[in-house]
Amino acid sequence: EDGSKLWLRFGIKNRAKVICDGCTSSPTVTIARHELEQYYDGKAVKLTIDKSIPSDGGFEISGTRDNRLISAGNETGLLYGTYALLRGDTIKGLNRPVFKLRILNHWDNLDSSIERGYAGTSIFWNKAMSIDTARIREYARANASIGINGTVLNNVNASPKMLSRPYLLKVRQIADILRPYGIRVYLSVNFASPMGLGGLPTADPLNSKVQKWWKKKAKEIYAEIPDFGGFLVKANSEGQPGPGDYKRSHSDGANMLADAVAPFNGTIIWRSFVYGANHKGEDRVKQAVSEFEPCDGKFRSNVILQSKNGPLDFQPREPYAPIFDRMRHTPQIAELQITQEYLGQSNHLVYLAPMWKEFFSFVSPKNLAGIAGVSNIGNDANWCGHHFAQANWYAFGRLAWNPALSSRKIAEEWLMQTFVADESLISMMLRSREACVDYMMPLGLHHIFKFDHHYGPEPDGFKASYPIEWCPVYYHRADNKGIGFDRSTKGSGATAQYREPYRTQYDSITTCPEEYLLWFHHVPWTYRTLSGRNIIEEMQYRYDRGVKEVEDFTAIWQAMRDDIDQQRWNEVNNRLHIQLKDANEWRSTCMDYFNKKKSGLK
Ligand code: BDP
Repeated sequence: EDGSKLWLRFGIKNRAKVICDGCTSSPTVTIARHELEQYYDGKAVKLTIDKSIPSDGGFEISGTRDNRLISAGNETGLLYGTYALLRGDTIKGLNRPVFKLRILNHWDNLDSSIERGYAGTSIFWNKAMSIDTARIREYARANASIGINGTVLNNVNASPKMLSRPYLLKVRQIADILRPYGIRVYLSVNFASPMGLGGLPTADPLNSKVQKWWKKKAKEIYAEIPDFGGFLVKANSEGQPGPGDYKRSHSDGANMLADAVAPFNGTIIWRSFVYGANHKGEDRVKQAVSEFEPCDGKFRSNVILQSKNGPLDFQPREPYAPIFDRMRHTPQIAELQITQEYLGQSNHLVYLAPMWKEFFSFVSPKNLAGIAGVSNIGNDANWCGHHFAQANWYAFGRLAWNPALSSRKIAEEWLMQTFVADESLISMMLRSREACVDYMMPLGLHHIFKFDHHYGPEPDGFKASYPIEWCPVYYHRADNKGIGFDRSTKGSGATAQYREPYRTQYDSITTCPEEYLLWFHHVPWTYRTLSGRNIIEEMQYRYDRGVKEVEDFTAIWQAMRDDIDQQRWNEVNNRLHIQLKDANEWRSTCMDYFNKKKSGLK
């Protein structure tokens, strides 16, 4: 019981007879058939391609247990229907994905390390350039079971080597394994690859040699991988090269790449996570809009902009990123972080579905071209480090399919397939994200993490040699008068980037929701919250509440001891105790520090 089977812990039944109507014996259908023959607990299943159903992966399940029918517009839909049936999901009527693009982003480096990875080394890359085909097949299977249909195989901080011949041949091998599971492969590219790899003196997007280099490279890739998805690009951000190095705009850079992949129906996914370069001194949370709004309408039709859910950086709680309000002509993908860089990494049990649902309550899925999740997968036996971190991979896929599913429903589904759908475990999962916000940074506090691993607290963090946007003191602005970042129109003006009613609501200290209070306002210590407590009392109250919640989680887990296998019980138990210790450390470090600030001590 090491967790390696994820949520695919089906028992072998060998009962079902499976026939296929109107389908070929393609690899995809063979997988579906094989899964059903082994694991379906009923007598017969018929798979049918029905051309009246859209071929977007949608499917319909009908019939009775011993006489099932799965119909879909294409073979991937049959596979999705198969996994739905195996998990007991036999909802009537057509079941279609809401997001067209449901993509994992792996921040995997070619040396096998993973940026912000907490579950071992890369499943794709290592120095020997060997590939564990069985593991990659299991990866594909797990993704197909929750409807994920794309994957970016390498870190956004990309090495030019990624596009070299030996690596492209590996990419082909991986793509061949993933294809029957309905998963397309994408790569992150280094914008200066024509220099680093091609030996050109420049990567200027308007230079014809550079353009030719990318066109040739695209042709080479598509010759190996005809259904290659395209490139993901982090440009002019945190030291990465980009069009700005040549005084060109993001649209100049993205369009040059878009033209290179257009003949093959490829897509360019361009990230908006930029700060520092062109807008020095401006509030960091405003910079994406400042930088990209002028490019709106200038991108080729095969360019998509990818933005993080919040305007800063995957904090335990952020208001939504206003760039989703501001780009009128550019399709956008929301980037969510499944790996818990800022949420206790693989030690803390934090179920992220409620956080993502919160985002969708502000940014309508209707307005998004897709969704991307920064993966938490590695070579650890249980794939994700913490057994409960598997739930976040699972929840990402389920929400990518249908963002209207409730956090509770997904937790219940996942628990049923992995542990046991006990009410106390569901409740623990549902409360865990709010608990994390409380014990780390309540009331809209943000980025008071230790440099640069982002695990523990460092509210006093400041180093003159670092960019100011990496320093906690820049974000909380506590002094003897008050605390918080004034982003109202009297301060940095970030509230003005929001659509109504949020613009007005966030701008005033009295209407700003308390969970965002110190995000948008510098609040005097004498200020009283809705509860009647002053701000430092309210902070204390919330830090206490967070710690208490984790105490309660340890008790819930203790009570489940007899219902769960020993290995997984122990492993989760150990981590819950680390989480409790950490929560206490967060509370004492932060409260000590802010109390000192309040009394004017250094
Ligand atoms: C931050 C991470 C950093 C990533 C960066 C990004 O700390 O490792 O490279 O985001 O998204 O959250 O590009």
